[in-house]
Amino acid sequence: MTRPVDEELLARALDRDKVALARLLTRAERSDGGFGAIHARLQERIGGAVRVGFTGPPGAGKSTLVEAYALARRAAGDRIAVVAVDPTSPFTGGALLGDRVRMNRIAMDPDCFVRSMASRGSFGGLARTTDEVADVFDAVGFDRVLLETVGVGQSEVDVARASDVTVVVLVPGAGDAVQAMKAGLMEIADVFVVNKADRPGVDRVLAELEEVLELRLDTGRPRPAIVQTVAKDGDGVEELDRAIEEFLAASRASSAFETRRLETRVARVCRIVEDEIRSNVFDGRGLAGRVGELVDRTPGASPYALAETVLAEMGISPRANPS
Ligand SMILES: Nc1nc2c(ncn2[C@@H]2O[C@H](COP(=O)(O)OP(=O)(O)OP(=O)(O)O)[C@@H](O)[C@H]2O)c(=O)[nH]1
Ligand SMILES: [Mg+2]
Repeated sequence: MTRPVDEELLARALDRDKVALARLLTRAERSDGGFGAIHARLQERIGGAVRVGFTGPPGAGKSTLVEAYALARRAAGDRIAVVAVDPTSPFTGGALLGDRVRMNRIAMDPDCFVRSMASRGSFGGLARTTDEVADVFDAVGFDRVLLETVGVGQSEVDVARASDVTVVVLVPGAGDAVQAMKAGLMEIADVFVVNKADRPGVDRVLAELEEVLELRLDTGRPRPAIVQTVAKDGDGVEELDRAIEEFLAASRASSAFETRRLETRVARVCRIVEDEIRSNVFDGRGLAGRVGELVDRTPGASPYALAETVLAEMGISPRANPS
């Protein structure tokens, strides 16, 4: 199933050719059988880039903030890659919000690369695809990979979590902190940003955040810094940069950094195995068709009994019922 590695494409991408890099990224996004071999070639170069996840509600200003942060890191000499996952509406196939920011200020910089990905229709699942895209950026020498996802939906949250430091972006009003807690964002935040601090209600969201953080004390992780920003004007971005650097320094000093990367790797291998099982067993063996037949033929049967039949046909004995 693997295709030969396109050595020339690889060499050009490593040589910072943006066109070759874009093509390599497309191969990664498709994960269509050729990428396992490419990944094996890249493996020894992966690990140097620091991954920074940004997540939060739709329209919170994540892209604006990511761009402003990218500019700050550029000033520090870093080469910056951005992976922006676009939430696409199932109805229009387009953007969720009309006024979405496109990061034009960094798009032309030869030491920046912005890749937008649709969250729907990725071949191997969103988390797997973003891992691969981030790996390509890492391997070709970007210093930071910034991952932007909307903090709704498990797979989006997983993407932000699979980073070395996770920034959760909230805005004043609309009970954002409470919503974020429900979406599971409170547990994954290493740094909180209250963006759109030019708007009324900042004190209220800060108070909400403090309250919610009280509930998080038992996670054993350091209390996240809270930074206020006006991303569209660049205000507070220096403080955000500092908070991220402080988190990373502490994380490296305590070996939490390596532990987190190990955990991420475990989750990732599991995900690849799961994906392969799903595509081989479900799609490859026409499982849905077989189940359809069974359901048709035995209308009164319990779903568990039918599942057991199907599993038995595959030579898998179901787990014993817990007593
Ligand atoms: N008032 C104000 N508006 C801002 C600020 N930051 C961003 N915006 C505006 O908020 C809107 C949405 O910004 P984006 O950066 O696209 O937000 P996003 O979170 O990336 O949006 P999605 O990716 O669609 O979820 C744009 O019109 C921005 O100009 C800010 O600090 N204050
Ligand atoms: Mg955005």
